[in-house]
Amino acid sequence: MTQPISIGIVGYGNLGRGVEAAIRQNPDLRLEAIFTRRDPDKLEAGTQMVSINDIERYRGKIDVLILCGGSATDLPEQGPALAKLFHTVDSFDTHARIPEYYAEVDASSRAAGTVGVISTGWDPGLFSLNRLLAEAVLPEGSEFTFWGKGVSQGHSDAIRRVPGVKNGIQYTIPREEAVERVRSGENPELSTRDKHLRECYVVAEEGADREAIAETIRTMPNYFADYETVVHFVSEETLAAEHGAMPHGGHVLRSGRTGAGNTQIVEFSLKLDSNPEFTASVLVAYARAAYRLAQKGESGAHTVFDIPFGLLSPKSPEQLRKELL
Ligand code: API
Repeated sequence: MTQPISIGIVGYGNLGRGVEAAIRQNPDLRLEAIFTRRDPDKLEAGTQMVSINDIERYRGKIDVLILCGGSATDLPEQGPALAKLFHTVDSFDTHARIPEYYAEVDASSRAAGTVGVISTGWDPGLFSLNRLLAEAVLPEGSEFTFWGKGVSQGHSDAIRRVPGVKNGIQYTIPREEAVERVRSGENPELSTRDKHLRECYVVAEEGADREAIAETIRTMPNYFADYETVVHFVSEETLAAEHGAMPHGGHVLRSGRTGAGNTQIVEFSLKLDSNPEFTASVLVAYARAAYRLAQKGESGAHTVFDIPFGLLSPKSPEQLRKELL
């Protein structure tokens, strides 16, 4: 076998741990190092944990860096900076900001001759691919994305950054009657609020103004402002005991019409026990694709729309044609 593709992980939270586990399931990939902001003095020598301050030393040793930070503050800074040094893959998921994030990573990666795969995972990511596919095939119709019920990492990260919040998670809850209306071919007009409810479980710091926290969450642009959002305050113990799991999933539906008014419904669904582990598995497949794009001499920012499917698989094009076409 050829040399395995050498991977570095930046950030060791839920997503970083998921990437570490996913690499073990892919024999053509090898974990080189995990970069962390934790105090370098407290890192055990000889392990794969390395201070982020030493990352430049790994140029030439790492083929692709997988960025596992959050979209609120980590990635806007790390994405464009690290694309100057390495081929990167990330899961930047603030949909409204993707165009500006793309432009920044593109500028860095073009100048450096690297490949920067941005905004992959399942949404944005696999769901985006399915929205595109169904829309291209059924130009007359409507698209409906439903998430959940599950824990959104992006929204949970956003509430944990609100002043006075010690910890918290957010459940995205789809309105099942709306899902059924779409599946039945009705093609209803549905607003953002008609499709989902958002429920937050928040641990407040002692003495924090709970009403102010709840209001900041409910009015947060890009995350909560367009939804009906319910905020519950709970203790750290309750959060750990009752809200420790991280399931998620959902459906991308398109209800289209063709020819003589026939209804055609396309659906792609995910049912995930662990949102971060699944997202990590997608990131790892795209790391393989990023490496191959770089081998072909490509550079610049790429999204899932720009990457041929075959590059995600460890199999050769010949094998794919024979086994999966
Ligand atoms: C939601 C979705 C979740 C997308 C998945 C991923 C995440 O509202 O639940 O943050 O967990 N936007 N981007």
